[in-house]
Amino acid sequence: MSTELKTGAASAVDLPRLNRSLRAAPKAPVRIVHLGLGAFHRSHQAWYTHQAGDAADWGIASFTGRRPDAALALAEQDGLFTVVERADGGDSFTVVGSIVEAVDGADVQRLAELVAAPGTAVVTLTITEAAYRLGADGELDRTASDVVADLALLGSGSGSPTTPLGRLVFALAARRAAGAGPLAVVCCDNLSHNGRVAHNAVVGLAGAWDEGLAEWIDTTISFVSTSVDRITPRTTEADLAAVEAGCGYRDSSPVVAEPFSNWVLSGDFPAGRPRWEGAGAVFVSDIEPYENRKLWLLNGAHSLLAYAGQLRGHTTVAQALTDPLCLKAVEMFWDEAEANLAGAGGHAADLQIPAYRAALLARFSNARIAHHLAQIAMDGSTKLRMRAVPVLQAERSAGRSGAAAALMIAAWMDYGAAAAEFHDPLADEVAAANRLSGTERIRALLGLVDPALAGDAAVVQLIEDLCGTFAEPAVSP
Ligand code: CS2
Repeated sequence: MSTELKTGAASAVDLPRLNRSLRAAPKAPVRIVHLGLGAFHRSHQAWYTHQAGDAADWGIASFTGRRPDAALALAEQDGLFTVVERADGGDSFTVVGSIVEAVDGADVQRLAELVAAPGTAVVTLTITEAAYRLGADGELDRTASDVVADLALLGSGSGSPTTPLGRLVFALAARRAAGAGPLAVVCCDNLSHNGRVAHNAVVGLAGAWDEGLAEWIDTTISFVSTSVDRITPRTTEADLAAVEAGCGYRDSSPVVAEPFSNWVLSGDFPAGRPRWEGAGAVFVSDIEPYENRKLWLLNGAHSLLAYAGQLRGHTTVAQALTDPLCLKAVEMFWDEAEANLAGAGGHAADLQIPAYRAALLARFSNARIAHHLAQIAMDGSTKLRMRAVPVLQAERSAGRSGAAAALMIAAWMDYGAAAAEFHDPLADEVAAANRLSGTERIRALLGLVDPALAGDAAVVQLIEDLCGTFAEPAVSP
């Protein structure tokens, strides 16, 4: 196994911990505020910013979501952390210095202060698909309990909002009050039209609190759409040990990712941005074909493997892909997705789908990346709306069955009935639907994902027939 340190920091070898002496240059000023300080943010946006040619001008203040832990751990090492690029042939290590401030997300005053600062030009988001609180109709669900609670807090001024969107709206109100002008909000969550979704969710929430603020956001703030890609499993104790062995220091917050990364962006940056293209990011005028290619082919296959794979007794993506039944399901789903990616926009964008599929197989098969299916399985009701439903709808509009996309939904239903732990914003509704039986149960579950599809008796029947496909375990328990 090859081990390569890319920091130019060979002196690190004697250091007991990753610390500020590893900073190659003085800290950059905060010009980016991030919500969602997790592993993916660190392996992606922070990594791109670190590699951009003008990294010295662009520091990130990164806020956690529900818990302060990641911010506390990172602050202890001055925001520095190691990105471990894990290839089939070995690891390489990069110390990333772009996060100059790591903050507990509950510190909403600090968030407001930084978002209101004139130097802040960009707000990036990795708050998870489910956090946009979209209903099955694609609009902000104003009845969701945490949305209701945040609106009450915002309205009464009696406390700080607790959801990422509530916090962002609060901070944008501070920017408006400070007269600090426009900035770009860059959504980095795996959603179709994610810039539009972020816009609708933020403006929707703001409007339910203060119409004037909603109008100001609508006319002043730019919402940039992006397609983000880098497989980044949760960090484990073994990863900490690998960094210690490879680099000679102890890092409490390394992140392990595949060598591949991709970032496609579309939209305006009225107050400027880092030269992310220097690190390989691509700016396009029409993002939809890229977005669909990634959401359907990569994320769609991931969700299919997450449910089918676990039903068959597998734990990781790489393991599930060695199972012929799972692989066949993925290939069939890719065929359906591909047939609907090659429209006018997709053709013009030259999506190179055969090469993309081949690359995905290689990426998924990287057995050194232990990407746990249970992690991908979370929040399925939201994810399937982006990953399975559009392909199923497109197939049916073309007069075909959409059986492979329907199989993903059937596998989710089977998994939901069998899983010991089921994380989903609609977990209670799923449990209630699971108390029904037969066709009624299938219709109720499908209604949580897409009410229109649930009204189509042929689709309900198709899914019912496909349930049980992965019932037979591939491996003995
Ligand atoms: C995965 C993604 O957990 C999931 O739902 O499909 O996190 C996936 O690994 C990333 O989008 C890869 O870029």
